[in-house]
Amino acid sequence: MDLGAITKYSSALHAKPNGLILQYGTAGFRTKAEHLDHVMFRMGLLAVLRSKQTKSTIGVMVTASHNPEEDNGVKLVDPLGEMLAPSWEEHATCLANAEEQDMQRVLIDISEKEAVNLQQDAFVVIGRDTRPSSEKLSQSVIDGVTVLGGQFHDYGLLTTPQLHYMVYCRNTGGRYGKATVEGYYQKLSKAFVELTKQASCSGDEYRSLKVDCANGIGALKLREMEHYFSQGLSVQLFNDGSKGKLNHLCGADFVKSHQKPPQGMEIKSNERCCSFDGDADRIVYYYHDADGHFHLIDGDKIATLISSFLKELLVEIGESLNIGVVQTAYANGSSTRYLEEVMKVPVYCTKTGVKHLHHKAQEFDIGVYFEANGHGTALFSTTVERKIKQSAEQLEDKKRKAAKMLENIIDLFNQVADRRVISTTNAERQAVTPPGLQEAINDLVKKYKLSRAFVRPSGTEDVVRVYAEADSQESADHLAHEVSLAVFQLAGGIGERPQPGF
Ligand code: 16G
Ligand code: ZN
Repeated sequence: MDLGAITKYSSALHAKPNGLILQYGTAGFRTKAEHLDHVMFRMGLLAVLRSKQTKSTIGVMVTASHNPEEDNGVKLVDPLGEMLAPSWEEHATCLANAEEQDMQRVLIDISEKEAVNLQQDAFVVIGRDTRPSSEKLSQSVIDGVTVLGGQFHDYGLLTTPQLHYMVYCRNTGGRYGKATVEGYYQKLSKAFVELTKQASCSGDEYRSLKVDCANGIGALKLREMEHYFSQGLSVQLFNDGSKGKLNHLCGADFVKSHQKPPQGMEIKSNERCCSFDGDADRIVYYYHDADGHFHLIDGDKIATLISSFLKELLVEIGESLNIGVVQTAYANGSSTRYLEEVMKVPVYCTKTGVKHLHHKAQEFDIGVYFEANGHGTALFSTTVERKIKQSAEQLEDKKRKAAKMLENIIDLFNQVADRRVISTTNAERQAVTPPGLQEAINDLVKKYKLSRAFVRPSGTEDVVRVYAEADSQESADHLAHEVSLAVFQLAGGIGERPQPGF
């Protein structure tokens, strides 16, 4: 392989704008799409090196998730469908920021540090969301892969969870499922249809769901998937991309932060509704009650519902397994209290970003993790999977039914394995700098009942986020305002909508 030739190719076709510095953040690189061509090309190169090193298929997803349509982003997916290992996140940042003349040296450095055998074959799979910029940017990834001699499969339009699934299937010899979209639909819909047959609820209202697709990829994929559900579920799609702009006035992020339904969706009382984000890896549910009040079932509530349901089934089959729930600082304090005090489930708090929650959740027999924004899943250890399978074969009647339900739940959760090493200590609930800010927040919080507040720098945008919670919307609004003022005085930042307790 001639690295000299690669760098010449890079400066001719995918030149980096001088001086542009980007960071491989919470979920990869994200910024305005027009600044990303060189990053995509280089992530193609990096994916080849990672594939050679791990002797496995690596995934590259082109998406900026819930960010505005003009943004784009890219993240690498490691062999077991998990997020990229931390040392390689650093390599990604170095490679993306290297000036053209330094690229060759950086590529050699990475290969040496990670003992990459450059003669090894490499295979990379690529997926992208529906942003107008995504197709061209994914071509730049492919350019990077091929110029370094890697093979690839371009899946084209995919949701982020689908790309994770493809990588996992390809590296586990098809044991988990077939690495095709049909394989994905078959696996998930079979588990879902079985589960709904076993569940005691019946009637059409339980089978119909209005889905806000954020004008993104979710609409295309749900449409492809719809007929696999047969009688199990009937969906009605809104914000399917035919008119509106991606993530604009719709989608999970909008609904969660504005605490109201998306535009473009009429809701009658007690109709079941949900919203995806732009790459369909977040979901929040909601409904209007008979009095027209809006109720949001966000990640905190989803985690509570899932863990109570799992606990019930486990009691039924007589297994006492170790269930844990993982949240972030954004979790509503009442959800944490409910889980700990009423459900007696241990709750842990990690930094924002799926990779942090995922890692912690792996410590339990069953780890349920959700960010309040609707990002999450449940993980089952291999021992648990084995036990449940045995119970489904050996137990009788009611117990057997509960075990069969658990088996289907495991298949439904599209879980992927975690990376081996990641350090998490500080759960982002305390501001260390600037000096005096944390003290100011502590003083403000004392003024309100059941209140919490914290600030953190965003990992995806150039802003500081402010979070506040109290016993009423009014108090939460006041607290948020006061904390924002403190932030503006001491640091400078933007605020998010305050959350009342529930
Ligand atoms: C990314 C994270 C999401 C997190 C969000 C926080 C993944 C796959 N995505 O979208 O989990 O909630 O960043 O954004 O980890 P912020 O740092 O801008 O608040
Ligand atoms: Zn997303």
